[in-house]
Amino acid sequence: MSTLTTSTAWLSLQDHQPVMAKQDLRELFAQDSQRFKNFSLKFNDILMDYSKHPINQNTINLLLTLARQQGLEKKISEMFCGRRVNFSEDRAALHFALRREDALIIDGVDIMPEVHDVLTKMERFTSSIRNGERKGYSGKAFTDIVSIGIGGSNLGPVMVTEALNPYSASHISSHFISNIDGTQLSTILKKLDPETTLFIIASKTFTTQETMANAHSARKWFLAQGGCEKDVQNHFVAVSTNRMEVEKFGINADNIFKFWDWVGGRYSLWSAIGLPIALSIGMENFYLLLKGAREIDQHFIDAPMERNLPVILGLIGIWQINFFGAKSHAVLPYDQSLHRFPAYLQQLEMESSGKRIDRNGNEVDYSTGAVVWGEPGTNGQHAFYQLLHQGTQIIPADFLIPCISHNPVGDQHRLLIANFIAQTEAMMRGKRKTEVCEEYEVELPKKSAIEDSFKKTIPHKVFPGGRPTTSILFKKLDPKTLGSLIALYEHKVFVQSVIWNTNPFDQWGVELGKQLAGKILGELDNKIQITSHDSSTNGLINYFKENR
Ligand code: G6Q
Repeated sequence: MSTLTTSTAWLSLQDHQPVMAKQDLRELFAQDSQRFKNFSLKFNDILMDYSKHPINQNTINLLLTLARQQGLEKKISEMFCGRRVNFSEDRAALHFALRREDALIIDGVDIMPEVHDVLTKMERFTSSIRNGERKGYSGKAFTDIVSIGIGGSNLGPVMVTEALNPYSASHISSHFISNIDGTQLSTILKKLDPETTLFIIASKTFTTQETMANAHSARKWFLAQGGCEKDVQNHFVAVSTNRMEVEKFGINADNIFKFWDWVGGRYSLWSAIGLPIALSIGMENFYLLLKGAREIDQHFIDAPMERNLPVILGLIGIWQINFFGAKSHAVLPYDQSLHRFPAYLQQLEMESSGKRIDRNGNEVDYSTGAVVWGEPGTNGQHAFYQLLHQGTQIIPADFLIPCISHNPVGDQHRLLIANFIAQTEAMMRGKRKTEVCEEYEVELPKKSAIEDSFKKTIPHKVFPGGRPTTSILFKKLDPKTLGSLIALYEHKVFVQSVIWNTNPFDQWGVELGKQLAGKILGELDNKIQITSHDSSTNGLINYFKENR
């Protein structure tokens, strides 16, 4: 048994769970008129309501005791002091420095001047593209930006660029290529004019198979469509820590935006990896995105734990995963422009929290990260909410919505808000058998022949309720608010890793597949029957070879 699951704080929560599991959430609301006030927090324009979870004040106190026992406050300050919190890779995790203003001394050196130099370089570059000063090889201004990168070098920039679409320059279109499947690249390039297209090759390592294959194909396309070798300099820029490989590709130092190995891929949108975002929304808005995140950083450091949004969000997740057995977590943004937010959080949470070995190298005896998934509302309501309302699994969900829409078309936003609130209420309240029958009485005061068939439907019309949700409302989806929301989730992940004693900054689990793909690649090129793997793997390879 681990020290965590045998600790007093953990055992107290375990004892407390059956008490709360028995409680009807409706009753908890009925008993306490202040429940919303007691279990919601505000930060700037963001409201986080976690009152629709099976909690009472005792639950929160016990969760906070667990956090203290795990040394959360110390761990937060260690991260912000630049300690090597990424212990399995022996390095610091300094993504917060990318949005910082003050000095940050690491190993005796202030790293902030370099961070600010890159931002200044991004600023110059961004304005030269946006104002048309920097031109393509035929003298025309750039109109299309194609960013090539995958995973952490793609999901953040895509999500933010889409989310902040109302702030984007109308004369610049952004495109993203991540998948090794040639379909994405060909579909995008088909629409573009090489004379006005700028490529950003975004790769921390500059060795990632998918990115490099796509970058070389893009270069080939550019040369085949009329560009010359010397024009590559002007049409291709790179964001990377690996200057040598970038130069080998043919991009010179002036066109390299550097970042550092202390930024993890999925934490890197604040760095020059965010260049596509800056090109789309402009550097002033990019600085606001950083500001929003910086403000949450400060809140995370300063606010008492019980009033600290990332701490509470993280601990509510712990309560659901470790004490109520939740295996999955839905992210449901009621804002179409946040349609990539679930995918972004999926990487942030699942790559950071999908761990089974603790910091001492021992296998854990408790659950860690849940499966994160989601789609925007109201689309999801007509698709998978059935399972959320009446399925056998209890899936905690985060609902997110702006109070003001960027696109106030007709009555749509009011409808959206009504649906958002109704869904969280329905999940909490459910519908009891008596309520189903009462409805029937009202609808059909005179009992009739259909009574029997009605009775049969009763169980199907009952909603158990008690389905936990967190609601996050904010005034408007602007760059600063989005920055705060993203950083809120980054720190939520950190909080959970401290409780679980795991490393949220490594991702060794992605390596094995890469290694094996390398071996299999070599086996695809000849006509020899493959027998060196298990029968399934051999069978798949051989079927492909026969049917290519
Ligand atoms: C993220 C991961 C991973 C990484 C990609 C791309 O935290 O490390 O998603 O971002 O594999 O890596 P490169 O930026 O090195 O191409």
